[in-house]
Amino acid sequence: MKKIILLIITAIIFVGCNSIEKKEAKISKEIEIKNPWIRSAAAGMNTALFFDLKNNSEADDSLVSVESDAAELIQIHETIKAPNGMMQMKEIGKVSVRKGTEMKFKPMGKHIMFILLHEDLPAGDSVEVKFNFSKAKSMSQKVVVKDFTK
Ligand SMILES: [Cu+2]
Repeated sequence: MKKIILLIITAIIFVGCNSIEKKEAKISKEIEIKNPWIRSAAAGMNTALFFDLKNNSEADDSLVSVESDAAELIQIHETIKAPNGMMQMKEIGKVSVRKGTEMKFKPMGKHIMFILLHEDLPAGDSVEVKFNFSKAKSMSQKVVVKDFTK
């Protein structure tokens, strides 16, 4: 009798895990980080991360923060043209992306600023980056390091 109960419990655990995995796979597709890359830079310098953020879900969402061990501080930035004609960067709290649309983080536009890199980031390396959203589940992704070319 004990053996049968144990078998039933094991079966329940297995079925439970299975359905959780399926749910996660579905959630992670609601928001997509496409073509992410980070500009190569030396330790102690700043650099930027670029990607396309696609919202496939049925609800508007927003990117609220980005985390990585690669830098001391990470901020969401936007490049803007100041009244004197100079290009300047400013921190923006979060970036909303409406359902069914795509938002581009690109040079001279919105980007994720990595401030005070802990280590050299040479081209070809990769960095583990975590993206946090208002609604969608946080997403970790490996991001490739590339040289900046115009
Ligand atoms: Cu910046």
